[in-house]
Amino acid sequence: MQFLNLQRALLFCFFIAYALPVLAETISIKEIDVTQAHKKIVINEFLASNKNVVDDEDNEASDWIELLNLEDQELDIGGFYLTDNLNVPTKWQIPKPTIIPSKGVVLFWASGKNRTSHTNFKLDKDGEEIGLFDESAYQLDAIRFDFQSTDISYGRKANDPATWMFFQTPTPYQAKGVKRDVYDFMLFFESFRLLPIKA
Ligand SMILES: [Ca+2]
Ligand SMILES: [Ca+2]
Repeated sequence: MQFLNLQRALLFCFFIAYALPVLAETISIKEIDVTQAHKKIVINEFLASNKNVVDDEDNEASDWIELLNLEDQELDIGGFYLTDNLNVPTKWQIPKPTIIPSKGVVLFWASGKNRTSHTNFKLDKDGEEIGLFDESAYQLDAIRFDFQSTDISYGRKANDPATWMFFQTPTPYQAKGVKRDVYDFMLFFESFRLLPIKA
């Protein structure tokens, strides 16, 4: 009996000393893989009620969505998807190729015109959602928004990008000098919050 108790105690010590750290390391490696397996592209800013900020090539004040590339290299996001309905992730496919420079932005018109750089949907100023999905329909980023004022955009704060704020002076085509380390921190936690949504 005494011997059995000793054996159990030794097994317990072995578990604490060896098995637990290995287990913990396995879990942490898995979590890092989940984060790094997907490209760091985020919805950076959007304007759901454009009147005087910027015109598209038809001289029309279409609404727009700005995406930001957080990777250290340029990325081709051709084949990714934008949607205004998270239940329909593959609503509009970004044309191939669409290259975004490292830490640079690309702008899509949410005009409903459905052609190069124009999505097949518009944004509702009374509130809606925007989703960005990769070619496998994995959710990279998403935002649900409430009522939006005309010519005031909604976007990530430059020095605190986990925080969304209104911009009296929208900055289409400008990344606003983001800080990489803050984004890495934010995206690590977003990888747990934002689960992939399949069509
Ligand atoms: Ca819409
Ligand atoms: Ca901007």
